[in-house]
Amino acid sequence: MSAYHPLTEQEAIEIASTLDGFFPSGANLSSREIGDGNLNLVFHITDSVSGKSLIMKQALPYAKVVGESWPLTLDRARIESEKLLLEGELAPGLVPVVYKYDPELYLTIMEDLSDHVIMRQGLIGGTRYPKFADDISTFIARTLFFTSDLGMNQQEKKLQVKAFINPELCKITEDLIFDDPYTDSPNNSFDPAIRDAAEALWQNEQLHLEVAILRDKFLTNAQALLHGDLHTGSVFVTPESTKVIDPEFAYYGPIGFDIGAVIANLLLNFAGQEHWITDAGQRADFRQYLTDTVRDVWNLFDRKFRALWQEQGLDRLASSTPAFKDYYMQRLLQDTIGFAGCKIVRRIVGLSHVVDIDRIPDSAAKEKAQRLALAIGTSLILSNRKAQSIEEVIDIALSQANN
Ligand code: SR1
Ligand code: MG
Repeated sequence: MSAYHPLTEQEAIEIASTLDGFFPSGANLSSREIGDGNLNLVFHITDSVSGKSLIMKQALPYAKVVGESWPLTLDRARIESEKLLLEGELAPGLVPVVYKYDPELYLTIMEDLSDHVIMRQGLIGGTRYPKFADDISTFIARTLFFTSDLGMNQQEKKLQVKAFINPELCKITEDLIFDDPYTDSPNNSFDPAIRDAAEALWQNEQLHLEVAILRDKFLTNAQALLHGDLHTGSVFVTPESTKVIDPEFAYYGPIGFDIGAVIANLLLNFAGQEHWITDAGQRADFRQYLTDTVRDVWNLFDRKFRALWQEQGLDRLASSTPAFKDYYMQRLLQDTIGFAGCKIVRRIVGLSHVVDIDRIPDSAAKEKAQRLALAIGTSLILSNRKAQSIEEVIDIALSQANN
């Protein structure tokens, strides 16, 4: 019989106390369930004697955001722990340390990052993170290059594709990002004030063509092992440190999907600043910081990915054909822009929103932010296959904000 059951706070303490050598003898442990995400239980275990602490994350057999009517595979916990370990090897220091994975309880025990803040919250508060663009570009360049056909043994890669098959979590993305927002789906959730804008999405055939092309890439393009949900709620930060968490949506997909997620969430915050920073000058400054970060993330990624390819590329023909490298990187940029657009649109009209915009208390400012985000998102989607430079993303964001 399976030992799996959702843990109580007390059971979490009992398991934590058996973790070899982590807490000293005489520890006085306390436990608090702090999960505020869509899917899992998260226990914060602290020892009042030594001050040591850890995090225990347990998958639930359903999507917490909806309830037991939406069953969800527990295997996502295995995928998350294996991906975290791999990321720790490929991008050292940029993910939490995994202490243990319990395959019966679908439980990952890992480093407590309470000295960091969730980046989304920090950005809402107007904090700047000077190391973020450098760190996240290292993370995405290294985790994606070394799991792609360019940077790893191509036979081993096929076995890795198999190990990270993640159909149920992919289906969530396929529905919530690449389908529901473009039709009158019961999964959608949007502010009645922007119904006209939502309906416009349902009727825009040009937009549907671009989303269908991006959806097809998500379904079929096993380019590299993605994080799969790389939004600013999946990143812990301080001004000096960046730690990427929550890779339970990991699977082999198109590289631009991860980079697009980062850019989308910077731009969602850009739209939300309609409210959070009231002084117009300060708001313009912070928006410039956000667009500078968008530019830096892409440019640093481009530079680091190309350098890895140059120094450690394994595919002979791809590595010795400069025009192919340019073609490949341009395709990544275009995919990044298209996926960023889809990820913005889903957070305004789809099932799961972002607090950068949803928590705006003033309804007029909120409506303005939502319309701005939708305008940016749809422009990115419509322009993705023609894009030549990351500057086009910044031009779109700034021109829509000044409209
Ligand atoms: C039902 S899960 C909704 C969303 O939460 C996760 O963070 C993913 O972004 C997913 O689409
Ligand atoms: Mg998550």
